[in-house]
Amino acid sequence: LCPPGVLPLCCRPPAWDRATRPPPSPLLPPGLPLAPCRSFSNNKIQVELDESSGVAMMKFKSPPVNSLSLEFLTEFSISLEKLENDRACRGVIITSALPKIFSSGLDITEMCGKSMEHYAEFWRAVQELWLRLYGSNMVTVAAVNGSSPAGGCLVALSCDYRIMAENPKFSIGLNEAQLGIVAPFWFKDTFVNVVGHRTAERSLQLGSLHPAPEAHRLGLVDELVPEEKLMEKAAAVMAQWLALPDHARQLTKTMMRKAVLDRLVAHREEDIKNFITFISKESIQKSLRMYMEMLKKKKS
Ligand code: CO8
Repeated sequence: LCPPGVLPLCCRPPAWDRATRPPPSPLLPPGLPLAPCRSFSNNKIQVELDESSGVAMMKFKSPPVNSLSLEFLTEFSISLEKLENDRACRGVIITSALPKIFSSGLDITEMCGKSMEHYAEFWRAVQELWLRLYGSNMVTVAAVNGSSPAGGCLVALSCDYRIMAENPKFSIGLNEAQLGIVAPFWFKDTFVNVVGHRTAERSLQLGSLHPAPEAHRLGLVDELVPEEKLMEKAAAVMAQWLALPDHARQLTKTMMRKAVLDRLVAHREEDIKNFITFISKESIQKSLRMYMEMLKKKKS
């Protein structure tokens, strides 16, 4: 079920039950030192963990558009693993440090004109990230503060709760069909589990990118808030989810998500082979090149 080195949610020893720790401290009286805060950062992601609340803030900081390159995916997985293994951390809020973009999805240049070995390594990293995030023991809240197509949408969909900035210029969706490619079954499963079969079917076939208000109507995001209130709201939602005992919430999450996670784990190698066969077709390579050119033209 879990990536190597990570115990399945239901098999972790009681020490993992973060709810056994004392509850988060109320506001500190004047004169006392500030709540301990630990941070770590790599080239692509910055993380700050507030030990008093048990909440980490993870910010994507990979200009221009937080595209999920092999390096980004690897750093994202490592950051999640660090938090997952840290007993002080119970929840993570995922957002972007860049204005207007949450994440532009998988880095298309990683899927163009590269070797079979590279495609295999890249796709394994995409799988790994999803297994970690979708199967995380922590409460995961996506604070979507910009556009979030394809793989960016998958990141948000894999969280427990999604809050989006109320800006109709920001859109979110699995738009793979627009690029001439097909979202794999586990992207689809994750989407169906959030919005239901009919909405997912229509949206996937049309490769729709839904402006924030529409995404909210469809249930793709749980809440819309004015941009300046996004982080405050994310913190409030996190506190609400953390008020429950961890073990009950975690086991419930496992119950809801296990079948979908197991399906990829059981077919992981086959899924990598399918990806390589599909992505190396000349017709698919041509579609991706044309899409990249379209992005560049749109700019000029
Ligand atoms: N990968 C690589 N480069 C990208 C990507 C990307 N996903 N998105 C944007 N860029 C590049 C642009 O080409 C541009 O490069 P340059 O500066 O060299 O010209 C630069 O980033 C900035 O882009 P924009 O000028 O377009 O920035 P804007 O702020 O105007 O717009 C958007 C930002 C809205 C994110 C816009 O760039 C966009 O729509 N990007 C495309 C997003 C997209 O369609 N992503 C889909 C990726 S595929 C995926 O995630 C799942 C694949 C599943 C594979 C299944 C196969 C079997």
